[in-house]
Amino acid sequence: MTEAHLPLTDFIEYPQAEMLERAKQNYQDVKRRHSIRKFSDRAVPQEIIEQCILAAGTAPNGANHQPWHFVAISDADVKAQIREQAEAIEQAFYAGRGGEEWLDNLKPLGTNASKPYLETAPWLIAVFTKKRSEDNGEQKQNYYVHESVGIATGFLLQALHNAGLGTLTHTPKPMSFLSKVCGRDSDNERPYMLIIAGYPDDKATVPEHALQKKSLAEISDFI
Ligand code: IYR
Repeated sequence: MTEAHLPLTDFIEYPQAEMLERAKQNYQDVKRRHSIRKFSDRAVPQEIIEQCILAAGTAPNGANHQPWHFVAISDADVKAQIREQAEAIEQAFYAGRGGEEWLDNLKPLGTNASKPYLETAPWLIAVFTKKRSEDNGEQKQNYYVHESVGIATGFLLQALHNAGLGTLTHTPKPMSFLSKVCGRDSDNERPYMLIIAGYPDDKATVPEHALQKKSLAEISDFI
């Protein structure tokens, strides 16, 4: 392929005072995103989820091979299967498989093996990594797969939050059952994360522990 380049026409420059305002506003906006564990069953139109997945698909990634696949699930039977299998895995995890230290560290969050929201929430989005991508019937190696899919998942969470949805990341360990439930090729693709999206239930809470964020001095250095 030739290296055609186009002029950058969609970059927007803001006056610096406005840049600072925008940066502050974005911080205020994203700090209102909380992982919630009680979802309402109110429906959310598919086209909203589609736009959020399109946003995720713009993430920077290795060689622009876009090593991800998103399966958006609203089907009640599929959600029920996911809940059943995820809860079985979480039961083993909370019964000791997680190990004492990990289970202790989770206590302030008050999580347990019960995951009713996997059925209640209108959307579950299973994110998959892809080792190889197809291009005109040709198999291409993917690069920086975890980095790329991690960034895309961040974009997805941000897009869902910005659209006005509550979110939760879920990573049952092992997560391989998701390949089967979603009908994906488990040789080339691996489940990366399950995102739950929907309206928060009226009784949704946020653990105090989760609100304690490290200070700028703790998380950064300017040199
Ligand atoms: N996957 C389990 C346990 C869990 C692990 C971490 I690390 C968390 O931040 C929260 C939960 C669960 O979903 O309950």
